[in-house]
Amino acid sequence: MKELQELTAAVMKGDRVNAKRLSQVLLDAGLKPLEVVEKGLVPAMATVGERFKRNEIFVPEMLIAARAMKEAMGLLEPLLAKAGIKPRFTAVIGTVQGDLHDIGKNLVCMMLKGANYAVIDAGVNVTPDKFVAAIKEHNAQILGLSALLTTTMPAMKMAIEAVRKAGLPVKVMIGGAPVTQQYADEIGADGYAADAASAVDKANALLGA
Ligand code: B1M
Repeated sequence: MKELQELTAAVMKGDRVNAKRLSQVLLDAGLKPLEVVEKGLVPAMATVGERFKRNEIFVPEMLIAARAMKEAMGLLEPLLAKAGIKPRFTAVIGTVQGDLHDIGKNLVCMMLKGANYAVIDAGVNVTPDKFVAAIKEHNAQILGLSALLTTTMPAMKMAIEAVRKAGLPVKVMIGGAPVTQQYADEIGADGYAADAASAVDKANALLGA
């Protein structure tokens, strides 16, 4: 269906008006809301993520693509909920205690939403207790921790310790400019991702998706 490709192209370009319009056209043509998400929107964000990883596009392009996806999802989400369709996985994502940087964390949230995850954005300056409470409340399968300051990296370790102590069977992924795979190994994280697109690959790998 040519409108599916047009929808994918509209999201990639960040054209939110057409992203919403084409989603409606596809629904009117008889496609199920989930098909519009999986065949139109998800491929768009996957391509955007790949291009970002290859440095072919940068943060602003990614943000406007995510905004177009969000516009279309505004139309589709109520229909998905009505049909009882839920994303397969739930992720709690937050910037750790003491750290107020949220631009990278927000990109990770957007990319995961683009990959059809339910994302609970725990915000910034999140204490270990709040992470534990959010995981329990939303029955999340994955916890994403972001830190931008070398001084707040130890708060990642504290969050992981709290989650393990609470006995939650959640996979923990960490990221942020000063964070490395070596640090992830050191503090017992299950995974590390260098950028928002890789965060989706890592989450999928950790959950066997
Ligand atoms: Co701050 N800041 N800042 N800052 N700031 C940095 C991080 C810094 C490197 C600047 C510098 O000195 N060159 C430096 C840290 C030095 C260090 O610790 N080594 C710094 C500092 C020192 C500070 C303050 C202490 C400054 C002060 O007050 N003296 C202060 C701390 C406040 C606090 O948090 N308690 C502070 C404050 C701020 C602002 C509030 C002004 C603002 C934040 C606004 C906001 O986020 N809403 C700010 C900003 C904007 C920056 C810089 C300029 C940009 C950060 C950013 O958003 N990058 C930054 C310098 C720089 O990086 N050039 C700097 C873009 C973003 C898309 O990248 O967040 O790395 P990033 O996310 C990437 C990946 O890292 C990854 O994916 C993203 C997309 O690819 N990723 C994940 C991130 N989280 C992930 C999680 C994952 C997986 C991947 O899994 C869960």
